Amino acid sequence: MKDYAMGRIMMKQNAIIIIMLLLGVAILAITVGSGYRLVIGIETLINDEEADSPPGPYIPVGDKIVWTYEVKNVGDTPLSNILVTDNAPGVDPIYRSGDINRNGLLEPGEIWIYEARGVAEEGQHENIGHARGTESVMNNSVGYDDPSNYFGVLPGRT
Ligand SMILES: [Ca+2]
Ligand SMILES: [Ca+2]
Repeated sequence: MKDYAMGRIMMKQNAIIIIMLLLGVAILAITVGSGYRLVIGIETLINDEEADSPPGPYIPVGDKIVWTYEVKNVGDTPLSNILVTDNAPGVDPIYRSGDINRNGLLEPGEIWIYEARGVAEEGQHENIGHARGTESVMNNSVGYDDPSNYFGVLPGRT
């Protein structure tokens, strides 16, 4: 009778251990599965500077600015429907080059260059370039951001 009870307790403990192990595996699987897997990358440059944090370059008000957006596939499958935007009104990135095999897909190893032009305005400004695409395995939409900063200075106030 006592052995039987012990057996029951042992089985119960084993069952709890197995359940806990399964839970652990499930949590791990969920963490890995939903974990942020970076597949698209972008670097936003202002006049060839990364300028990720303020103030960035000091540019005289009225001077021309060139923003460059380097978009790359950092995953291992092609990306389609690539869209590059800038959060600043009136700053519209335009595709320049990078689709080496001209198939409209951003493949691993390709870096697509987009460009926008504008004129420096007074004070501290931040442009956040956003790259978006569709990955080909799960058909998920993927995106990434990168900022550039500049400070527009009035003549005589440097
Ligand atoms: Ca940047
Ligand atoms: Ca391509």
